[in-house]
Amino acid sequence: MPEPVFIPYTAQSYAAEESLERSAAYYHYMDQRRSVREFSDRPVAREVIDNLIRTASTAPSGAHKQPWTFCVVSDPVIKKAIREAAEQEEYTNYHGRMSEDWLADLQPFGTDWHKPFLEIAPYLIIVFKKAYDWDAEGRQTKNYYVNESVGIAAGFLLTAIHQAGLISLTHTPSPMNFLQKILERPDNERPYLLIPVGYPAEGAQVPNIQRKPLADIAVYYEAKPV
Ligand code: IYR
Repeated sequence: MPEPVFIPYTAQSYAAEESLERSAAYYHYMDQRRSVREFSDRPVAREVIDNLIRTASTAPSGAHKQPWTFCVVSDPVIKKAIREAAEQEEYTNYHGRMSEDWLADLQPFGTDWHKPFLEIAPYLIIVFKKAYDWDAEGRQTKNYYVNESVGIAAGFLLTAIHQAGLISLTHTPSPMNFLQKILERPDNERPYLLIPVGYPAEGAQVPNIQRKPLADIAVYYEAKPV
C-alpha cells in the first residue's frame, strides 16, 4: 500500500462579520432559485454547460470515486425521442399509476403528462450514477455511497446553473430506464436525474409555494449556560 500524499489546504479566511454577510447574501441569492417548467428556446453556449459540469464534479464523493456521468443532449432528434418516451411513461403515471394522494400533492404544481420542455430547452443534462466502474485493465472496481455522492453533485450543478443566470428543472420521469437505452449508456450507469437547462420563457410563472422556516428544519444542541 503506497503512503498517502498530502498537500497544503489553502483556505479562504474571512473576518466573522464578513462571514455573516457572505452567508446571508448567499442564502438570499439561492432563495431566488426556483424549479421552472416554462423554457425558452434561446440558445446557451456549450462552454457555459462545460463549466456547469466542471462545477458539479467538484462535489465530494465516496472514496473520491466520482461515480457520475453527465450526458448533455442538444440534438433535437434525441430530445424528441426522450420527450416521447418520457410522455408515454408519464401518461401512464397520471392515468392510474400514481395514487390519489400523490396526485393531490402535485396539484399546486399544475403538472400533467405533457413535457414540452424536453424539446424546447436548449440542453438536457441527464445525470447518471455509476453503480460500479472498470479500471484501465478492465477489472470491475467498486464505488461507495453512490446515491449520496451523485445527489451532492446534482445539487452543485443546480447552484451553478442558477449562478450562470439560467434555469433548471429537476425532472425524474418514472421509470426512467429508457434514458439508458436512448443514450446507449453502459451497464454500470443508471439514470439519476434529468435536468433541462436554459432560459425561462417570456412571462414564465412558478407555483406560489413557501420554504419551511428555520425553526421547522433545524434543531440546535447547544452547551447549557452554567
Ligand atoms: N414525474 C411526474 C410527476 C411528478 C412527481 C413529483 I414527486 C414532482 O415533484 C413533480 C412531478 C412529472 O414529471 O409530471
